[in-house]
Amino acid sequence: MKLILAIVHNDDSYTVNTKLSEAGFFVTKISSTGGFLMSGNTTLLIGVADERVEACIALIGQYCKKRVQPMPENLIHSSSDHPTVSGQVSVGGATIFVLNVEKFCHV
Ligand code: 2BA
Repeated sequence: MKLILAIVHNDDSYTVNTKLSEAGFFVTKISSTGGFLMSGNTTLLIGVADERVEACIALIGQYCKKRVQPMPENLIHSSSDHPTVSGQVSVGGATIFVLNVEKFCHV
């Protein structure tokens, strides 16, 4: 079993969550904040059987858009090695981590 952590844009979270649930995935939704833009995003925790990991990732990718957002003023000159265009930054679709699960149980 794996635990998928998916960080998604707030505007995509309702649709992604709904589509995952409809496809039989179990999802926990957590409100989170991006450390760079300091704006709200959503982290989804999804416990999933190994053989469904790729299907889950594909579904998330299908409903998460790439967006261009303005960077905070104080960060425009401090960022060197990440692609920015005139104070804007590309965000998303989704940032996904897949972790091994040592144990899973309901008690
Ligand atoms: P934020 O940290 O608010 O980052 C928003 C976007 O700003 C990022 O989009 C990226 O394009 C840019 N960015 C982030 N850190 C940067 C830096 N140090 N210098 C220049 N630009 C930077 P995404 O990569 O699509 O990330 C969207 C959100 O996913 C992030 O929001 C953060 O909450 C999460 N995230 C992304 N990579 C992560 C990682 N390696 N570990 C933990 N969380 C991550």
